[in-house]
Parts: sequence; C-alpha cells; structure tokens
Amino acid sequence: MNRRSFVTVTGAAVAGSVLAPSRATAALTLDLPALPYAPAALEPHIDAMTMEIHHGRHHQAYITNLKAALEGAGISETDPVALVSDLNTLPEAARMAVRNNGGGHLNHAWFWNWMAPAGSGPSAPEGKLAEAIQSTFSSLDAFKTAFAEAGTKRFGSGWAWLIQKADGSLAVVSTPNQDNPLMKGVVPDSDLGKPLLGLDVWEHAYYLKYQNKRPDYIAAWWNVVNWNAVAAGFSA
Ligand code: MN3
Repeated sequence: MNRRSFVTVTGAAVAGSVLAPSRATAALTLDLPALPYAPAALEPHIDAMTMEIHHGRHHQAYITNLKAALEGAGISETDPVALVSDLNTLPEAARMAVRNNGGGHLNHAWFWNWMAPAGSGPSAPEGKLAEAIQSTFSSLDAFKTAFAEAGTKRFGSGWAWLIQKADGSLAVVSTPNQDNPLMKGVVPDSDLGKPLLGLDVWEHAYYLKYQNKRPDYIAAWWNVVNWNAVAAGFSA
C-alpha cells in the first residue's frame, strides 16, 4: 500500500462513517493523530482510561522514539508506510528502532480508525466485503473465530490481522510485537498484504478492564469494529 492508496482508503472511510474526523482525510504523518471519537466513546467495551493511556502515552511513545531514531540516523522520510514497508533499505543501526516504533505508530494510527462507537455504523460487514469474507471463511462467524484465535494464540504481545493479499484474496494472520503485514523481509511472505483490520492484543490494550482475560476483550471488541473503515480498505 503506497501513500496515495492510503489517502484514498482513509478518505473513503471518512465518507462512509457516521463520525467524520476531518484529520483522517490527510495522509499519516509522524505526529500523533487525534482520536476520531472521545476516549469514553467505546465504553463499555473499551474503557476510557485504557483509551487515554493507550493513545496519549503508548502511541505517543512510539512516535517520540521513532522520531529520535530517524533523527539519529539522518533519515528524512516522513511517511510511516514507506518507512516500515522496506526496512532493509534503512541504515542497519536504525532498522530495529524503526521496525518497533514505526510499526507501533502505524498500527495504532490504523487501530483507532478501525474502531467506532457501538451502534454508530453497521454491526457486520456489508456488500463485496461481506461476500469475500463468506467465500473465504465460509461464514462471518468462522472468520471471527479464526481472527479471535489468531489474537488469543499470539504468545506475548502482538496483533491479529485481516489482510488482503496482492492477488486480492483475504487471509487472517498474526504478527509479534509491532510488526505488521506490510513489512517485507520481516514477516513471512505468506503473511504480507494490505491490513484491512487489526487488533492490538498487547496487555496494555485491555489489562485495566479485562486483566488476563484476553478472549473476553476480543469478544467485546467486535462491538466497536468500524466495518465502514474495513470495507473502505477492501478492493473488490
Ligand atoms: Mn497498543
């Protein structure tokens, strides 16, 4: 996914969303994007304090550390998608810091937009996306089960993803830490693709409310998935 396609994706997501955050029409930068809803807007599924800490501290920390790494290595690229897509072109001294913190920044910037207050949009995928999920996974429930398993079985910290591969097919994959499916040469080639939906399963995403019960967090999270945003990323 290049910069232009990401602009298109986020623009379409806004057009189809009840809540239309104007800042999401711009390409991602190296600055912290505002949340597209109030921190308490995802209650009771995701609590306000978790959102405030997750966005204001964790996400901000990835950005601060990313900027420091880029500055230290004299890297002028400011597009986070470009930075993480081809890590092997970066100076080796900065590579791991950009992988962790560039991934952290990008994954969270997407994550906020893949959620919306419960009831503010469709509660399930519609149209071509719904058809593709049905034909790939046999049913929406089977997709959700596969996705939840990817998140539950991820040992330690990481993400579960729904991706669209270069050939157009859908797949559920999982990455450790802040890796993501754009990272060529980092994730297995079979797991590369455009992220359509991702779920943060780091403990910082759920521990205050759910403690060790990651499956309960995942089950509740489906209530706040922004299916309009997911569909906007899908190419029929
Ligand atoms: Mn997180």
